[in-house]
Amino acid sequence: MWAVIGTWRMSLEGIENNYKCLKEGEDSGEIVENIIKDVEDFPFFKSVGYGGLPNEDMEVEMDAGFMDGNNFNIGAIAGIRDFSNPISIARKLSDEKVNCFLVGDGAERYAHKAGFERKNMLTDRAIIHYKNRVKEDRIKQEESELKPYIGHDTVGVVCLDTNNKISVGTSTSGLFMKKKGRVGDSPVIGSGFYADSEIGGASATGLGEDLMKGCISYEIVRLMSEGLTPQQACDKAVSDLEKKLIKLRGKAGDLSVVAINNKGEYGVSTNIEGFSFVYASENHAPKVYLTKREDDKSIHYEASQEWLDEYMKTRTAELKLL
Ligand code: SD4
Repeated sequence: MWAVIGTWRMSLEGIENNYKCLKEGEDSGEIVENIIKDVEDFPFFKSVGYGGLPNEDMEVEMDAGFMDGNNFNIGAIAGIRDFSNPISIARKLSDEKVNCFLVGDGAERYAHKAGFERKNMLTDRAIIHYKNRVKEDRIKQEESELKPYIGHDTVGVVCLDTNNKISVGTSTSGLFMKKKGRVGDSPVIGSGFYADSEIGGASATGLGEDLMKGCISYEIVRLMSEGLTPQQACDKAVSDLEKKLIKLRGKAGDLSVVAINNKGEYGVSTNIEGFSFVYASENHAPKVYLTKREDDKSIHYEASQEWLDEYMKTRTAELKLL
C-alpha cells in the first residue's frame, strides 16, 4: 500500500507530479521532498518558498522540517533566507545525528557549504503585498492582529511508501509581517510534523503559537498508537486543544491537521472554514477535498470545479499597489 496527503489545495500539483513514482516503489522521503519542492518553486503560493510573504522587515524568512519515520531522523531549519528549497536543506540535515535543527545565519552557512542553490525569494508580487499591507495598517491606525494568511499556509506532506516507510515534511514562510526571528510550529518536531512508520504520521498548519501548545502532530500519532483511526485522532487532537485553549485563554487560533496511518488511511480535522487538502493512494487518484467540522466531527467533500477554478484565478490575479 502507498498513500500521500498534503495540506491545502496548493499541494495538488506536487502530488500529481510525484505520486506515480510511489507505485514504482520510490522512497517516501524522496517523494515528500519532491512534492514540497514543487510547492516552494511556484511563485503564486504566498506562504511557502519563492513568492512567500515577508516579515515586517520585508525579508522572506522560511522554516522547514523533515522526519523519517523508520529511524526517527529529523532535520529542521528556521528563519533561513535566500535559499530556494528549504525542505531539501531540512531533509539533508536529517542525516546528521547532532546539529540537525539550525536557525538563521547558522542554517544559511550550512546550506551554503552544502551547495544548496541561493535565490532571492522576495518576488515583486510579494513586495506589492507588503507595501499594501503597510498602507492598510497605516489607514487603520492600529496594529492588526497576526493571522495565518487565509487559504494558504504551510505545506505539510505525509507519505507512506510501498516499503511501509512513513515520512513527513513541512515548509513555510510563516506568518506575513511576523517579527524577524519569529518561528512557528512548522520546523518544530512534534508540533508541525511527526512520523513513526509503525503507527502513522501527521502534520499541522495554522497559528503556530497555538499549534505548539498542543504538540499536536505528536499527539495525533500517539492517539493513533492507542487504536484511534487517523480521523478520530485528528478530530480529538483538534477539538481537545481548541477546548483547552478557549478554557485557559479565551480563544484558539487556526488549527488544521492531516494524518495517515500505516495502512494508508487518512484523517483531517480543522477548526476553520475552508480548509482544503489533497489525498492520493493506491485506490484513489489525487483529489482536492474541503473539510468542515460539525459537532466535533469532520466532513470531507470534494472541491467543485468552480471552487478549483476560482482558487487559481484569485492566486494569479493581477495585483496593484494601493
Ligand atoms: C506558522 N503554522 O508559522 C505556520 C504558518 C501557517 O501561515 O501554517 N500558515 O505558524
